[in-house]
Amino acid sequence: MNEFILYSYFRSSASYRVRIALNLKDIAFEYRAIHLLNNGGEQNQEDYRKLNPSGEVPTLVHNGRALAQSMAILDYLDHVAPTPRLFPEDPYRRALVIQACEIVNSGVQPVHNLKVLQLLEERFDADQKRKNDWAAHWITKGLDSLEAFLKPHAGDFSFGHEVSAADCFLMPHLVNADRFQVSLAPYPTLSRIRANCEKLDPFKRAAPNVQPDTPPNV
Ligand SMILES: N[C@@H](CCC(=O)N[C@@H](CS)C(=O)NCC(=O)O)C(=O)O
Repeated sequence: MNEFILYSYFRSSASYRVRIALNLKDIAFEYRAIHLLNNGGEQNQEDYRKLNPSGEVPTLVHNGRALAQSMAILDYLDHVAPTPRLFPEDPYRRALVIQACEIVNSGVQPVHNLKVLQLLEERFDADQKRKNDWAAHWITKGLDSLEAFLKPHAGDFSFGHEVSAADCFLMPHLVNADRFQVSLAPYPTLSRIRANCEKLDPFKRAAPNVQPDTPPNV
């Protein structure tokens, strides 16, 4: 048995990271949609929280065993399906790739996550415009850091000419920038990497606009 199930939401950037990784490794998986808004958010339902106590997507189930947190999932995938590698073997290069991932993963994504934007509205009366400004602010901070950090390392991709976990984290961040109308014009390195990622089938198939739960008007 080698069965992979991905609990995902089309627009979730963290799910998008894992979709790219699964596709890069050519791992077939069953897609189970978790709607983050319907019914108070399906991620908050009791049955789902048994799989993922944080009430977030993605969750990957491999042969009946659940795993959450996209960074942990990518690391796991590198062990169970080592080709192509997402994290380099060399300790320093591996740490640099993780550094890039963490700029997104712990640096900026958590502060503009859905539950944060919802709290801004519920407790602090933020309207849609203020919520968008908030998200755009943090997305821009992430872009500034990534452009400066990746510039000396990047080739076609974040690190040289091979795709790595850094690209799996970067691409969804750039698509989030589009969503919150943050221009990528000031970020030539990131724009070049994006153009190269977008040419690759694993990235194309992982995109939010082509998922099983993508609404028809997106
Ligand atoms: N660090 C987590 C982040 C997961 C996360 O924030 N997921 C978001 C969607 S991108 C979510 O499920 N949010 C649900 C909510 O805010 O209620 C990961 O990398 O998996």
